[in-house]
Amino acid sequence: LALETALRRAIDNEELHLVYQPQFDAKTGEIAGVEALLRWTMADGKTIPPSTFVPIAEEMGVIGELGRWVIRTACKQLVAWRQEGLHNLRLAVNVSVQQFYGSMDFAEQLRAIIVDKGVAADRLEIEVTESLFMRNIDDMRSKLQRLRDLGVRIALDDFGTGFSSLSYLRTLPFDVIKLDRSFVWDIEDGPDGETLPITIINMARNLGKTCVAEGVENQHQLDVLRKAGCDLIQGYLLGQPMSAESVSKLAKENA
Ligand code: G
Ligand code: G
Ligand code: MN
Ligand code: NA
Repeated sequence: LALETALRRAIDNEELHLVYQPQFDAKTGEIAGVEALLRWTMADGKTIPPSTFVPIAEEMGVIGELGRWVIRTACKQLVAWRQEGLHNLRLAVNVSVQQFYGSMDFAEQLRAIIVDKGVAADRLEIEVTESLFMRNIDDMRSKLQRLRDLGVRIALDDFGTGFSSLSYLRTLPFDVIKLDRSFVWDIEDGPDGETLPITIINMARNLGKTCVAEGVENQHQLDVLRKAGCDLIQGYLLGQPMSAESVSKLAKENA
């Protein structure tokens, strides 16, 4: 309950902020985009991870409000980067199940923000997880399609950890598959551990999807993923979550 009160205050007092973790083109090594990640730093400097407070926000029924703040803030930043000349940079935003299926129409909210901020929709990516699949699939498909119709891309986050039937990969309008970090870490186990990540990357490519590997922490993982044809690399090896200014610097050095 104390955390609930604190979260309500945090939303009001702007104790929340976004950091951005770069995603690099596996072939060229250039920064291709970023994932926005929510951070909560309390007045006393203590930080609380989203894995703790996002579920609380969902229980409190404020995830809609919080999620809109995240998308508005991220979109403002995307426009700012564009004005700095970073036209190609993509921005991915995480959306929780409750936000996606919330009482306010999510696609309509997103459309309004895109128009209001003047965002290039094709640079924006929405990350959803397989937990979305627990509801009615036809309803989910039409909701995803409406997002797609806005021109944004849709990424399936943490792929392989949830409940998805493989056939959904083909029939739902995903543009991007994010290979869950547990598969990336399995690469340490040698040829046996490499089988699944390599197979998932191949499947994603054969379905015409972009494949992103998350949680890449060492050179060996990177080498294996590159060789397998993974498109984008995200992880501490190449870039931590960072400030918007640091992203600008990195992207300009890169160019
Ligand atoms: O950044 P970190 O590793 O602490 O993220 C932990 C979890 O919180 C991840 O599953 C991530 O997807 C989620 N998360 C981070 N930012 C957001 C956000 O803005 N909205 C939602 N719904 N989840 C987020
Ligand atoms: O579930 P999702 O993919 O949205 O979670 C993203 C989270 O993963 C971020 O909070 C980020 O801090 C974390 N993360 C990003 N790269 C790495 C990494 O290389 N190793 C680990 N352990 N966590 C990472
Ligand atoms: Mn994510
Ligand atoms: Na993930």
